[in-house]
Amino acid sequence: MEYNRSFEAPGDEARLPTLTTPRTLPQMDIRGSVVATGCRFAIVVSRFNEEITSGLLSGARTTLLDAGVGEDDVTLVHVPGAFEIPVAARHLAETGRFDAVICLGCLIKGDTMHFEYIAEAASRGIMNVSVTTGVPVAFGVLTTLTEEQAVARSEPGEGNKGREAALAAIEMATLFKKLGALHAPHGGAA
Ligand code: INI
Repeated sequence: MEYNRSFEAPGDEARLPTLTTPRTLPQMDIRGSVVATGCRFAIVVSRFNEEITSGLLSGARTTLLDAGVGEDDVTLVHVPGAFEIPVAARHLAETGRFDAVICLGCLIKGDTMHFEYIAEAASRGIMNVSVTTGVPVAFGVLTTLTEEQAVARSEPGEGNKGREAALAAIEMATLFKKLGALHAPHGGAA
């Protein structure tokens, strides 16, 4: 192509800038932390498939406490089913009291379209809460084909999806605290 050929012309290399001087562009590498002491979290957990969601809740709570979050800094809200999670999450996010909201639920595919509709509503609804309020919202809602899959993801251990959602919430909450500090003069040091 025309553009490439112009660079391949003899003598063009000499006109390219030589990058022998190290670049001193300001760099920012901002990450969340695994320690969330002082952060406040809300957990919304649905009662439907409670034998599974209680496992998710246990994984999420333990993970928050292990990350240094105070017991008093965790607010727990129960809703009937996954369909009700987004509106409760929105209410909590809009209070401005929480650094992140963790949503926990369990949908197990049945023989009808019910699963699809609720899964779609819950996942979209939860994402919308996050992007419209600006508060990190973690998605810990299982959507499995079988009960065995749900059990495997709610048992204690690294595969627990409540734990995974809590880890994401911790990372995002601590990340947003750092990003918030960027608004203040000199990164909040003034
Ligand atoms: N809610 C769930 O959280 N998981 C399910 O698997 C489920 N199924 O299969 O029906 C479910 N239904 C209830 C739904 O979330 C609402 O609570 C209900 O429709 C009332 O609004």
